[in-house]
Amino acid sequence: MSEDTVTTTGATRPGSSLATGGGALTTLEQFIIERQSDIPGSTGQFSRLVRDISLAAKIVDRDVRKAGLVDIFGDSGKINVQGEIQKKLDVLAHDEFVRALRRGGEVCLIGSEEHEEAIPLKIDDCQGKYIVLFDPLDGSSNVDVNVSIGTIFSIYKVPEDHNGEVTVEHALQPGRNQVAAGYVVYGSSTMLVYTTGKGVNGFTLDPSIGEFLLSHPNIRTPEYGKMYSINEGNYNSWDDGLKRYIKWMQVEDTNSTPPRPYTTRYIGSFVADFHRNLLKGGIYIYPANTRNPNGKLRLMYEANPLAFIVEQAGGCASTGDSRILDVVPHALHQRTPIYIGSASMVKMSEAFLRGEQSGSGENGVA
Ligand code: AFP
Repeated sequence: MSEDTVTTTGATRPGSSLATGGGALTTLEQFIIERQSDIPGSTGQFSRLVRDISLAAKIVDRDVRKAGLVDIFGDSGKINVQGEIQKKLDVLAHDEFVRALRRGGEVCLIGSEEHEEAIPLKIDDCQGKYIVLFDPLDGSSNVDVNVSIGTIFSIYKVPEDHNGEVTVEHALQPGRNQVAAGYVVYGSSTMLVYTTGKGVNGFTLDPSIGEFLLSHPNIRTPEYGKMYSINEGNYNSWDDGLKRYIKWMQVEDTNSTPPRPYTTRYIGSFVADFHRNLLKGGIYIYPANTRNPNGKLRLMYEANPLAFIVEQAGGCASTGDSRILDVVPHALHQRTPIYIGSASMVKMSEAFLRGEQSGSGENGVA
């Protein structure tokens, strides 16, 4: 077996990556089937559901790769529930995911960032056990300029005590109830990363065979990172604790772990910023500010799924004062402030927000 071989059981040697020739390859489908028992009471519906999501992701990937050649750049002429202009690709991605989930039959209810109401799927009187919430195309304002974008999904079980029709109330569960969550990043390559609460695994799409292959087994995020991702243009509207935290990261201190100053990286595409920070270490922040008093990102479509993933990879996700996954939702489209990434960075940001750190001491530590 070569150094970088990925086996069909998903076991790999340290530092392994996608096997490109000779060695055994693990497809996403094989991996899901082998891990089916991770989901208590699993009957195969979950495996089919992830397969449906990956199929929709491949279709969206195909469309994203063609953007510029066919007329799918630009605005659709519609405004979504968030009051934002929908891009044509937003609408297309939403439609592809809904179609795939409807066809699959494992899902009773869908919530999409691009659709005001929850979408009930009445298939065979709803034999499906799952509720899927998703952001079909995150960062879509970057589409026209060829910057990485993504899809984020979150999977819940329909509560066992529900009576009759599954409604939006059944979807309003705290993020800690998720049975799985994942994202697809359409970047220099297309990757699907997901968790079922037993670690995080990443799969890269091999376009030549049309399969997602296990390339990043058991992803762990570094405890310390050097990168911070925040829209600094909003500086004047931030809370003082946050201003001090950002300034602290800019103070030179070669003795700190890691040495400061840190580095800003902000794409403006949450999935892409998150993915980079997950692999390399860092923090992504979208705080409350005067324009967005509850933050900008959506709890159910963006914050919860990536919070589940980051915790499974050893990191943290906070609203600034509490764990994202413990927030009890009251609306499908509600927003939340978010501080997400390497554990030490998220904890330090919370300490600044609570006023326990002011950055005013020697080398900015106090
Ligand atoms: P779009 O999907 O409208 O491009 O929004 C992207 C996003 O929700 C998230 O992906 C970005 O990190 C964040 O908004 C960028 O917001 P700012 O432009 O306010 O920095």
